[in-house]
Amino acid sequence: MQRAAPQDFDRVLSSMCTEPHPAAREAAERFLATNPGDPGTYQTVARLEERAVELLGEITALDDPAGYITSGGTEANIQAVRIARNYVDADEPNVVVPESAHFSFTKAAEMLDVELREVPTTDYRADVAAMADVVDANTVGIVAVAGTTEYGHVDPIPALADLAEDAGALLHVDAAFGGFFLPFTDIEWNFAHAGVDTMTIDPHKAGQAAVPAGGFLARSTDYLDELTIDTPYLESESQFTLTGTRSGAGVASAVAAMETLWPDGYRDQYQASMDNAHWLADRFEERGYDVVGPELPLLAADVSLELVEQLRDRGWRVTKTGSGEMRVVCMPHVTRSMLRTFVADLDWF
Ligand code: 0PR
Repeated sequence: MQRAAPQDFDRVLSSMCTEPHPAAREAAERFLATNPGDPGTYQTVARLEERAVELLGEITALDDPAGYITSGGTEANIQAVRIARNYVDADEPNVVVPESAHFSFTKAAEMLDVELREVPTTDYRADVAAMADVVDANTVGIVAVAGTTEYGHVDPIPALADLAEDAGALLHVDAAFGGFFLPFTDIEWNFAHAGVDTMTIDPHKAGQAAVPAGGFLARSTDYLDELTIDTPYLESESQFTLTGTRSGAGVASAVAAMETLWPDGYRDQYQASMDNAHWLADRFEERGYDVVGPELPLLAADVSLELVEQLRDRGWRVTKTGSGEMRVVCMPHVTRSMLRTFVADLDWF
């Protein structure tokens, strides 16, 4: 039987995953048989995970960061909702999110028996006044998105932090996508800019680590205590992660990627990806399409469904937003020459 090969990335415009940095790939391979879920036995990878959290703290301007490397943004968002539910007293807890929030919050709400209050956005961003209208005494958490999945927009995080504080609720920032781009912008999004309590920031997206390596950060270990359960037969006594056995490859690759790329490599990548996104936006606009973005390296254009299908038939991996625009994510594997080929195909139809 022929050996299966993964897809190559040369027509992938749909994915927030990307080619891992060579150092991340090498580290992942070395740590394949390690389990940071058992730090007593796998001590080296456990120390690497502490280093990963320290580096994520630098990237997000958090002194003494608490947190861990998750299986992805979904797990980190679930943990954030779980902390808010357990930390804040409420009879019937609810979490208020902009409708642009990732569907992982729907999973979290269902599993944790928390009501999810989804509030329409204005100009692709959280509408603070509209969110304030649905906040009540049972609100335990408010979510802000720093780089939305569909449009790459960033919510007004300081204003949402104030809203959370007034409500006695926690503020969670979902920077799963944006976290490795935002340090190079003047947007206010991090722990120093506002009263952010918890954050999702994924090395396996723009951090250029191998999958799986999500990131969860908390301002204080008190928040992690809300998640802690006893682990009587392990050398360690308790665990705050959602999963048990975890990927040491993900942890090691996240550290390798961040040590190699933070900050200069990520800055260069941000600039290259933004340049590409602007270049593509200009090409769409020249052709008469309406474009949303790019605020981060992600844009949406009102290309017809028929054209999207034709591009897919030519091998392009592109996705549609909920409102029907074509969405292009300019991840590190997306180069200018790849985009030129894409535009040539766009013109061919
Ligand atoms: N938060 C935000 C803002 C996200 O965009 C995503 C994923 C998540 C959380 C969840 O992260 P995990 O998928 O790591 O659990 N958004 C990506 C997207 O919809 C997921 C993805 C990634 C989809 C790679 C396709 C793909 O090839 O684009």
